[in-house]
Amino acid sequence: MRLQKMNRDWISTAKTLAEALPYLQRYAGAIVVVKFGGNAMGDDEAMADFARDIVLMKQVGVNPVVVHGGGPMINDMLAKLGIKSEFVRGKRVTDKAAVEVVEMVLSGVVNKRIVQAINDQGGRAVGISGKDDDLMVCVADDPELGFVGKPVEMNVQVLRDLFSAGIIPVVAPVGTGMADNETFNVNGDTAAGAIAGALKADRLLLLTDVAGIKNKDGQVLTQLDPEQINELIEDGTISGGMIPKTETVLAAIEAGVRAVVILDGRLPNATLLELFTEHGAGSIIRN
Ligand code: X2W
Repeated sequence: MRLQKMNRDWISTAKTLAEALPYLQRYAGAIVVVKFGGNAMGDDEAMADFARDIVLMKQVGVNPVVVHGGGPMINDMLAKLGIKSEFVRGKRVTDKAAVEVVEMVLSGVVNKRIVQAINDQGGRAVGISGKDDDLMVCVADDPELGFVGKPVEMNVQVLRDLFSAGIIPVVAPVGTGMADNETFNVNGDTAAGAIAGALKADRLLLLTDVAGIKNKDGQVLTQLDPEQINELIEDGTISGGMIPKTETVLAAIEAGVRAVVILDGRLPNATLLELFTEHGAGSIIRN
C-alpha cells in the first residue's frame, strides 16, 4: 500500500502546510518588518535559510521589509582599522572616523550580503539605507554619542513603491541629517521600530540571539502587554541590552504597530514558525 510506505514526517509536513491556511489568509497583504540583528546572522547556510523564509513570505502575499544590524561586523572592521569604539547604554559612541566605517560595513557589506541571499532564493531584493529617498531623517541622539542618530522624520513612500513593484526592501540603519552631508549611525532595533511605526506595520519581528523576554525565574514570557514590560523594567528583570530593545517595542506599539515579537533568529525558520503556525515563537507584545 502506498500509504504504508509513506514516511510519517512527510504526512506531518503536508498537515503543517494545510494548517497554515488561516494564517496565510490572515497575513495576505500584511506589512511585516523583520529586524535581522548581527548576532542572529550566523553562517552562509543560516543566511540562506533566513532569506528563503523572507522569499516565502513575499510569495504568499506578505510585504516583508528587512531592517538589519551588523554590530559584530562593525566591531571587526573597526578593530582591523585600529579605531577604538565603546558602547554607552547599548549604543555605539560614533565619531567621524567610526561613522564612515559604520556606513561602509552596513550599507556596503552586510546589506549586500542579505540582498544577494534573498535574490539567490528567487526573490527580488533591493538594498537601501535610511539615506535613500530621505527614508530616515535623524538628529543627534545625545551629544555624548557623537554621530548616533535619533530618527525624527520618516518618509516610507519608497518602501510602499517597492512593495507594489514586487520588491523586498532591505534597509541598512544609516540615517541622513537635516544639514547637508550628515550621516548618522542608528541602532538597528531603533531603525526597525521607526520604520514599522511609520508603516503602521501588522508585525515587527525582532530576530535576536535570545529566546524572548524572561521573567525573574528565567522563563520566557510568551505574551505581554506594554504595562507588563514597564513593570519588568522597573523591577530590574529587564536589564542591559534588553532595555533599548523593549523601549523600541513600546514606541512601535505607541506608533500603531499591531504587535511586536522578540524571537531567537538562530532557530530554523523562526519567522515562519511565528507567522504561519499555531505555535508562535518568542515573546509577543501587544495592547
Ligand atoms: C549600531 C548599528 C548596528 C546594529 C552599531 O554601531 O553597532 C548603534 O549602536 P545589531 O547587530 O543589530 O546590534 N548602532 C548606534 O544595531 O547592529
